[in-house]
Amino acid sequence: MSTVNSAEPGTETHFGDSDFVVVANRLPVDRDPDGENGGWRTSPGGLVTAVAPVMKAQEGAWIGWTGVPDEDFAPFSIDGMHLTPVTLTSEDVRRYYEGFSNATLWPLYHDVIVPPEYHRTWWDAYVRVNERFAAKVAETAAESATVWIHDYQLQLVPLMVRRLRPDVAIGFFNHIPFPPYELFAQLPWRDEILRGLLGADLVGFQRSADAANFRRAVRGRLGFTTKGSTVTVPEGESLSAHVVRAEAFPISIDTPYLEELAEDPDIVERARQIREDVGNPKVVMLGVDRMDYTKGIRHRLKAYGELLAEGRLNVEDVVLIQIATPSRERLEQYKIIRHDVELAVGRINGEQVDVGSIPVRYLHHSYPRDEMTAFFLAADVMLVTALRDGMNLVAKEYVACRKNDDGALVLSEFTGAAEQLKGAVMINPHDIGNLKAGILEAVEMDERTRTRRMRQMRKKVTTDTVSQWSKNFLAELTHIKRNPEDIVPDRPVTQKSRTALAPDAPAEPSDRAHQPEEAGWAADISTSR
Ligand code: GDG
Repeated sequence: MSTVNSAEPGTETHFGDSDFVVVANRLPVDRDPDGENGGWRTSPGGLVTAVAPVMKAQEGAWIGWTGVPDEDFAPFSIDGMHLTPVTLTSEDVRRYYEGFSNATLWPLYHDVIVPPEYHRTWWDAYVRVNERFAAKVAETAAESATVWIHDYQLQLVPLMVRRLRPDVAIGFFNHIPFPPYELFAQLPWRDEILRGLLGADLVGFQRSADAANFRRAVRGRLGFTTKGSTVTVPEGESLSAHVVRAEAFPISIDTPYLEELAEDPDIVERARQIREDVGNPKVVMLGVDRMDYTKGIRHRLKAYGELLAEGRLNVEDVVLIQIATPSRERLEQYKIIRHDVELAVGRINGEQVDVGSIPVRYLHHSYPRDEMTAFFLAADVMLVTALRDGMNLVAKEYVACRKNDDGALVLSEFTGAAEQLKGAVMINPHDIGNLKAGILEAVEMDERTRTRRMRQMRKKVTTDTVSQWSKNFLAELTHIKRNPEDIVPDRPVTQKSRTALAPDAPAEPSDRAHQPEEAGWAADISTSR
């Protein structure tokens, strides 16, 4: 680490060695005391794939929590990545992670499917932990480094880093939706969150609608001017004057890797075995989700159960394999969803008269990537019925694995993926009748139609890979930092009085139409475990 004088007399800025710093709640490793890698096992996935090449080329570092509470760990390297652990106490885990991140922000940002809880002690922990992450960034980043912060657990970090290290380029990517203003406005700490995010030079979202929701909240709460995707942040009590770009960068998957797995003879054989294990029915349907109330598993089971009960699907012909990976199991809402799903599975299976028929194979486990690929290969119909989902990578992964252009995807219109996978059978999971019709359409779809639609979707995931996603994001971030004059809007900055904050924030300015939003383009990639 080197020390130089900063612009402010009497203060010193400490620069670290890393030109590229990734910041996420979790490090891409899990504790493995018996393993060979110094007690750690990598949890490879999309985000690692996306950033690994840049990490290796640029002395990159990854800052995050190890998943082990109450223990300090020194920085270590694994698979060529430098990892810098941030310590969380058990209380931090309860209040910052399980509390504010997963019981306040997660439900609020997913259309309040369950009621968000607002507790001041949770917020205090969120601020404290975000400060800890920001301090780690400040000591790790080299002068003028690129810092890429990920997801809803760390929304205050951009501003905190900007204050500590104004020399670095700061990008933020939100993996989950950004809610409509009317919902976001519930949050007691809404202004702090907006200011936190505006510390970044580039704020990326999954969909252009999420970016628009964010900019609308910025206009409505803070009164800052937006034009196209640019927000002008005036000199203020907590921010220095600068411009921020807020736009969509839909995330994708490691398509080449999945395609390779999908051709592996052992995995192809395993897929055949899975079909045999479930009785070689005409149609294997599959659901793969974290056990989360946002994923619409209950709705899916309801629709499937009704189709069986009405005789529109026959237990001899069809099996649903539902993989629900354990997630956030200490939280009340997650106990409830698990209970409800298991009740529904029991009911559907129990209602069958034939002792040999098990219409739902329910697996509450996580599996290695090879096994997941075999499930994708075994399935004729993939069911993605999320009530709200930032993107939903499972939908894209299924498509990437269908190298023969076969299989059908039933996809909720409330996923980010729905904007890209137009060949899917689109459904509204809240409308059980529509969901049932979608499932039947997928089951009965003729081969030519399946092939045409799958080919169209495969083209999309082949072109838009996760490495392309990170390249696009980082290229834009670099461009913004180097050429700020390119994005300064030609209108003067206006700042409304904070007391005049309209509950119904102004709509997008009319000039938006001339500024196309699309710039181009963790567990696995998700940071949401
Ligand atoms: C958040 C946003 C956004 C699941 N079970 C196993 C396993 N997985 C993998 C899937 C997929 C990933 O985990 C889950 O990603 P999703 O996108 O489906 O959902 P979230 O976890 O909610 O992710 C989401 C994402 O962040 C990325 O930005 O798309 O909207 O909510 O890759 O395959 N992988 C393995 N075993 C399992 O048992 N190996």
